[in-house]
Amino acid sequence: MPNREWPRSMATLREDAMTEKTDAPRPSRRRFLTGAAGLVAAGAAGAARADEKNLPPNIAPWSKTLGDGVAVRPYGQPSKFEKDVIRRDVQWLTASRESSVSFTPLHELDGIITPNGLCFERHHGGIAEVDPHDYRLMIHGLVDKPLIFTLEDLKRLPRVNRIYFLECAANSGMEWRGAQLNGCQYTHGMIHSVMYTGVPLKLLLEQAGVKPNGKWLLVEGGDASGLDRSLPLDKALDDCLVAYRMNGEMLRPEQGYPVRLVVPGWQGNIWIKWLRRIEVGDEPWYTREETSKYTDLMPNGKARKFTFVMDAKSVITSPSPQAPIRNKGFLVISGLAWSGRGKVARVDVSLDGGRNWRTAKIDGPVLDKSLVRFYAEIEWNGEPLLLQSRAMDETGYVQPTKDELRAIRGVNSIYHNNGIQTWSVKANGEVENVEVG
Ligand SMILES: Nc1nc2c(c(=O)[nH]1)N[C@H]1C(S)=C(S)[C@@H](COP(=O)(O)O)O[C@H]1N2
Ligand SMILES: [Mo]
Repeated sequence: MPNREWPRSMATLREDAMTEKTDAPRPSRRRFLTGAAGLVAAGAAGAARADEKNLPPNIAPWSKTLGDGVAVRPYGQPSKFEKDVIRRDVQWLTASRESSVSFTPLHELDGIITPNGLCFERHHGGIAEVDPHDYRLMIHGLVDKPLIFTLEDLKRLPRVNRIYFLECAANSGMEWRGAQLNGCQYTHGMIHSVMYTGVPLKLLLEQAGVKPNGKWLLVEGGDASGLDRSLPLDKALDDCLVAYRMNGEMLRPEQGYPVRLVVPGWQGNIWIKWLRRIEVGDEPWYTREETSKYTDLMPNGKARKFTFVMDAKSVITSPSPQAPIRNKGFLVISGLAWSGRGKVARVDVSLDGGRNWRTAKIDGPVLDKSLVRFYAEIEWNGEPLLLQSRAMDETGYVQPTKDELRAIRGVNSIYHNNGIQTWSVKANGEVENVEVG
């Protein structure tokens, strides 16, 4: 364990600030800048912005007046100082607002849960505003008893709570031919992870009674795109949920209010939002979204059929291009890893573009088909780094390099790019999206 500088320097800072004479101009700042922690240029901004009159031993205005009372803010919002923690889109990827994508600000988050208001959005026909009173879910086709459920019907049934990631198959899809977008929000932000509350789809199908020749389901959305996909019955009976809550509250309109399908570990496209219809059939429907779209075009011009599962993948969220390094010395490298095939077993981190690896520390829950948070703690003194992370899952699968992936998949693909990401860290702490050969 290296001798870490940070606890001492932080303690010094506080003591200095308290004993320094307040009439001295900017008493503590120089100490801070030249202290053992040694801020780099990029990081000085935060400290430099501080207003001396609010700092100890002075009393800040917020300590002198009463604040807003309870229920002045009936639905809570983040602090106004966090206004940059938002979903963002990429202009050249936004053909129209209604058929587009916004990205989760992964670099601003920690732990494994995505706050509801920050979950990336992917709509093919805009956000449907479904009146919950007029919401219906229809199950028909090869069943003994066709059924129509109201929202209240669904809420009365036995329910479960599960945390799962949802990753769009097109996540990192812009990076097939080389490093392109500068920020993990854009390269990896088509993912979110929340706790769903819902009814196991198995339970609904049992009520309807699937006929022996029923093998596939058509699952269809109630939005203007009427997005539909074929779902194998085995998966439906295994772990799919008909969910109406995320992180405790009702689904957000963006995420399919009032009901969406949860298809753990599988590509986001099949997680039908505003779910309105489930038809049981004996073979797949080969809809647009599973033929001309959401298939992987191989180098020989053929497309893979049904690549539902999201393979193991990871990304370092900090430092990253939108989250540069602000201090020399002790540094926590932080990131996310996931696998659609089960639990993440291990995450490795490299500082030198994949030549040497160290095992990262996974902190927090390690759940099936869910995000895990990993950390690697290092000393950084301004040396350039080529940061990478590599996930391994419980099946023994190891996240490939981008070159390994391209050797098999070519560069015709958009979807299922789970190659290892490289961030180049410069001496001033800035970070850039690069590839290493
Ligand atoms: N009804 C409907 N369901 C849908 C979509 C849609 O446009 N309409 N988009 C799909 C795609 S491509 C993805 S990646 C996920 C996105 O879910 P999110 O908006 O909660 O991030 O929803 C899927 N389900
Ligand atoms: Mo998607």
